[in-house]
Amino acid sequence: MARTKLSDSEISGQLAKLPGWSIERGNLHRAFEFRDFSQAFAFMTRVALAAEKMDHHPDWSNAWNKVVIDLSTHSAGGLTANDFELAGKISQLAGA
Ligand code: H2B
Repeated sequence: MARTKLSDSEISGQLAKLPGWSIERGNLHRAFEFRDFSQAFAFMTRVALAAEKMDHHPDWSNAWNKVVIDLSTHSAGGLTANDFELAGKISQLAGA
């Protein structure tokens, strides 16, 4: 049931295990900063491959060395286990 909407208390519990992430406007949110554009884009490429493998994709933006990521499950209209799983993978890929 990875795409079942989580309750507020489930979200708080999952969030506690993900340093650096917050809930912003109902999304699982984090901003990353890299040395330069190449490092930022290399990170985005790694995230894109992980997202495609999960069939679960971030809403994100990039400006030179910054990558801002918002995760939610569009089909569920909220946060699901998939969002927390992808966030964990993203943290690992960022080395943070
Ligand atoms: N990603 C996210 N974040 N939410 C979704 O609901 C979603 C997705 N749905 N990636 C997937 C693709 C769906 O559109 C395909 C058809 O499985």
